[in-house]
Amino acid sequence: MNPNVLSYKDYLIMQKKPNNRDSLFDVEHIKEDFIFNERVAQVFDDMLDRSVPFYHEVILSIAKILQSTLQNGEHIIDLGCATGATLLQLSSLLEEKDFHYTGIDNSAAMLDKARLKAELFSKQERLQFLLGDIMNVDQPSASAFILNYTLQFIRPLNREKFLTRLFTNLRPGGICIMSEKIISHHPGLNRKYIDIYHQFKKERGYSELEIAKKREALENILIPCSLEENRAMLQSAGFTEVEPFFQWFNFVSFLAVKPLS
Ligand code: GEK
Repeated sequence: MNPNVLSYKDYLIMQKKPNNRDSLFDVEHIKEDFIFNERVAQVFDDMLDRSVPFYHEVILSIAKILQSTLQNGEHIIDLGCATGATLLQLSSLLEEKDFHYTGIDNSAAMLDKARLKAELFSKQERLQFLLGDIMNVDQPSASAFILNYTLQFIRPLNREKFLTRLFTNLRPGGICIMSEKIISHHPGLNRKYIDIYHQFKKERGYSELEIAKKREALENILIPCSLEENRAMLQSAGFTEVEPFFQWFNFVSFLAVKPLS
């Protein structure tokens, strides 16, 4: 590794600076819905680190899937790429592979941060970031779509149509990797999983008030489906092999494969 290039571990340590710490809901502020603006982009990497269980392990698993599925020269597209954390890590983990990476997001603030990080890691040649609505994605012959924690922000009524669009864009044998927060239709289990998740956040330094306020701000904005509903949507879109490769209580990651013919 080039010693002049920052490692991701060093970057995460830099993120621990107070102004990069997610304290968005640690203040008395006017009740407002959650939006992906500059304030969120500034602290987003810390938010992911402390709010998404096994975020890095999921990326390590995705790297293994891509390594064993794609050929050199193929194109990986991250939809709802936010600050580019997934693509940056994948491009480092898969340095020996000549993959092309595109991230798409409709938040300019998130993409500003993604581009800055790509420069910081000297990855600007490999990664491109595009501002746009993923509902209109037009990337024919894509080899892999990554949709991590993003479908949950798309209106439920539009989700199946959107997944069908991804399926149509993919080359035969192409894959869709999708991670989501989920609900359980068993009320007792659902409650238990939410409690365990809130405990996870408390252990990472969020107060009960911050957790409650964030939950309120995301109400009607982040709308999770169950594991079964997500699987059924991927299957209805045309994916034949659909399997979860990771689950931690109310978080799941799927691998969905488009058949060869
Ligand atoms: C990660 N995947 O690091 N078009 C484009 N972008 C959108 C749209 C849309 N219609 N709707 C939402 N977004 C990332 C994390 S965050 C998840 C993804 C979270 C974008 C939105 O701007 C945000 O950057 C991202 O989807 C969701 O693994 O904040 O919980």
